[in-house]
Parts: sequence; C-alpha cells; structure tokens
Amino acid sequence: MKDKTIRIHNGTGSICRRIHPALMIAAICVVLIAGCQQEGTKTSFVDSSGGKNTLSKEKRMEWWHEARFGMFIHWGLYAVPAGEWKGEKVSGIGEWIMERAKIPVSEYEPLAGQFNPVKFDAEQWVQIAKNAGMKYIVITSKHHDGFCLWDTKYTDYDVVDATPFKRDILGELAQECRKQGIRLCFYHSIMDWHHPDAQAPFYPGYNDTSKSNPNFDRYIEYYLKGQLKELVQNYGPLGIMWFDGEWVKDWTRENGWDMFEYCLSLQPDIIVNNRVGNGRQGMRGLSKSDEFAGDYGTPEQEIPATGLPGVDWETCMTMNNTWGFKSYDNNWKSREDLLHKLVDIASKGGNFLLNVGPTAEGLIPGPSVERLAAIGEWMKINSESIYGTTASPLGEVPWGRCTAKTGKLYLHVFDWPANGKLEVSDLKNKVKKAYLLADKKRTKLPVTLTSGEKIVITVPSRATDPVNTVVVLEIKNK
Ligand code: H79
Repeated sequence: MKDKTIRIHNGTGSICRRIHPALMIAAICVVLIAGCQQEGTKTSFVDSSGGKNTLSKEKRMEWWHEARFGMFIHWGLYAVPAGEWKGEKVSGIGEWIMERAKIPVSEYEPLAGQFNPVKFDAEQWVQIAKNAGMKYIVITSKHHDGFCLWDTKYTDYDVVDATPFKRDILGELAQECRKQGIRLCFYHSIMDWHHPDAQAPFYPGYNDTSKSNPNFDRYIEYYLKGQLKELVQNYGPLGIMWFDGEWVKDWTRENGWDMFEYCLSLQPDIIVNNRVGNGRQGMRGLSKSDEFAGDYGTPEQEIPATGLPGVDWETCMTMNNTWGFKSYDNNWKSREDLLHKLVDIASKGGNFLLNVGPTAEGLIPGPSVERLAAIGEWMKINSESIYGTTASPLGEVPWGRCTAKTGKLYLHVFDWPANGKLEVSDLKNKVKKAYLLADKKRTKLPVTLTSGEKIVITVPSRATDPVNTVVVLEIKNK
C-alpha cells in the first residue's frame, strides 16, 4: 500500500508528519543540527549575471501595458468544501476556509483525496479567457493553504502526488496558453499554512502576524525559491510572478528585494507584483515608497478614485464575494457593472485582473462564463479602446469614461445623450474627426466647437450598445 504520509522537504532532508514520537525527537535533533549548519553556510542571493541580464522595467512591462485585461484563477483544495465545513457554512472568502474554520492540517490535508476535477479542460479555460479579450492568466500555483497545482519535488502535497486526479494542471495550462497566445502567470503565496517552517505551527491562528517561525529563512531559501525555480523553468517563460501573503511577521523588506532579484535572475523579462515586498498599504494595494520591491501596485477589490501618474497598478477583483469557489455565493456583479469597471480602470491607467473560482469538478461557474462572454462580445467590437490605452487626459466626464492613445481619444458613453448632443469639455487638442468605433465605415459625426475648450458631437439618437458605445475622437497632438 502506498504510504499516505505527506512529505514536505525543508532542505535538510524530508520531514514526514504523523511520525512515531521517539522518532520525532531524533528527527528534531537531526533537523536542528542540519539547520544550524545551513545557517552557517547560508548565502544571500547574488545575481550571477551581475545584473547585466536585467531588462529595464519599461521594456519588461510593455506587454502588460498593452494587455490591460487578465484572468485570475483561484483553484485548489478549498473548491472541495466550497464554503462549508462539517455541515456549517463558513463566512468569508472560500480559499480561507482552513483559517476561518480553524481546520488543523491533519483534517484539511485529506481533501486532496477528494480532489478529482475530471471535467477540467485547459483548452476550454484558456478559450474562455481569450474570448473575453483577456491577454493573460494568473493562476494559483500555491495559495495560503500550501497545496500545489503542479508536480513539485519539494512536497507530495500536490495535485500529482496527493490526488486521484494525478494530472499536472499547470503543465496542461502552460501548453494551452502557448497554443492560444495567452501569457501564463502564477500567483504564489509567501504565507503557507501547511509548511512546518512557515505558518503551519501557528494553528489555530495561521494568520497570526505577531508570531514568528525560527525556520522561516530555511523555508524561503530552500522551499519557496526551489519552487519558484521549478515554476519558471518548467512552465515558463512566464508573464508575472504574483506574490501574496507578504504580511507575515517573518517577511522583511530585504526578503522582498532578494526575491524580486531572484525572480529576475530566473527570467530576465519577468514582471513581479508589489506584494513581493512588505510595503503594501492594505487593500489600496500601492506600495508606501520605492524603498519596497515590486513592479506594480495591486489594489484588491478596489479601484483607485483617480489615475495615478507614473504608477503602474492592477485592480484584482471577484465577480461575486469569493475568490475560491463557494457553492452558495450568488452575489454576482452584473455584466454591465463588470464592463464599466474594466473601462473605469483603463480610463485611470490600470489593468483589470478579474477572478474566476472553478469548482472541484474543474468547471468555471456558469455565471462567470456568461459574464465573460458578454464582455467578450463588447471587446470584439471595441477592444481597440482598451488595449494599449493610457489614462484619460480629460477630467471627469458626466456621460461615462475616456481612454487615450496617441492621436485618439475613446469616449465611452455609458449614458447616451437623449438629445443626440455629446459634450466634451476641457479638450486641449484640435479635433480632426469623430466616428463610432462600431462603425466600420467610420462615418464622420458632426463636431462643433462651442467655446474655447468645449465641443459638441452630434450622435445618432440611439446608442449602438446601451451599456457602452464608444465614440472615437481623432485629435491633433499638440
Ligand atoms: O488570493 C486572494 C485572497 O485570498 C488574498 N488576496 C486575494 C488576491 C487575501 N488574503 N488576505 N486577504 C485577501 C485579506 C486579508 C487582509 C489582511 Fe492585511 C491581512 C488584513 C491584515 C493582514 C492586507 C495586508 C491588508 C492589510 C495588510
């Protein structure tokens, strides 16, 4: 019979949990001695290329600026309980159930035996993202619960070794992303509630930020870095390494810089989000200063009130109230709301990372698929007004939002003017012409200058798209 003990490697030999107490004491001695030796020889990361390999941030982020829209996928063992534990509904976000319901590792781990998503189809998932107009996918290689979606050699707590499914999910996705031209990116949690060198011993307070694990450096150097190397080398080149869980007590600003540089040493053109550093200002997501590592800010479930000149950011958001699947969360945002959010974000110069939480069967929930399809329909006609755009140069516009490109303003009209007169104020440029983006013939719409910086565009009496019709304004750059 196969040994059911989950192995976790820590760099000093493998730790086996559920072990005889006498053996445990012996093992602890060995681990302690080895750990001390490792402390002595520990070297901090040095970029073997001497930094010469690193591309400029601007260059690395070129595709990201062009993309503007990506899919977040939260998937792991938490999809099995789907928000319920021992017959009780557990409040809060689904992927936090282990912490919220105070589940010991020994009771959470066996969920792996029930994880058999036979309906998982990487081709379909990537297609759903692509049809929505998304250009990248960020999937949870490992969330806070520590379970891994690929065949990592650093633990058996992964989809290939611990589940009946046994398929390499990240491998299948990587192959499909390459085929369909979507950039694959990984969300990787720094916090780990399963690893004995990280937060597992803090049970029942896995997220207790006052606690420290004396072996955390070993977890970083051996386990975390080892896994990141696997991810980049086996599934790369990747788009983004998207860190999270950086608020644990043992993660320092220096750890952030070291990890940032480590990622770049693995792949010189990789992008790393700002949660690699520990300077994030709460859910607002922006770093306190550039003393903290990371390429861009990560507002969570929030959209900044205004654009942020010179700051790159990406709002990540759920379509209902959870990231990981919860069977009874039906609080879906409407398709109109989601499309307006995408445009709002683009008008402020940000990216939109919109989440799906697939089921334990391997399906993206129907309501998510429907919403993405609706956004996709709009994008098929209007994506030019999103991709590669920059923040609006206009102030607030009463009828919707504005995005910009060299020589063009895209007027996203959410509230179509009943009188057929669309007013644009604060316009500093001369107008060459105006037309509806949906109009392939680009029929000119009449434009009149009413005062110094205000124009009126005469538009058809009915909107082409009642949710958002885009009027293109070709302008002379000053
Ligand atoms: O993966 C999803 C969530 O599971 C994860 N981030 C998204 C993308 C997430 N982890 N924690 N939370 C969301 C909410 C936790 C907030 C807090 Fe804090 C952590 C409050 C105090 C510590 C973040 C860091 C806000 C302030 C400091």
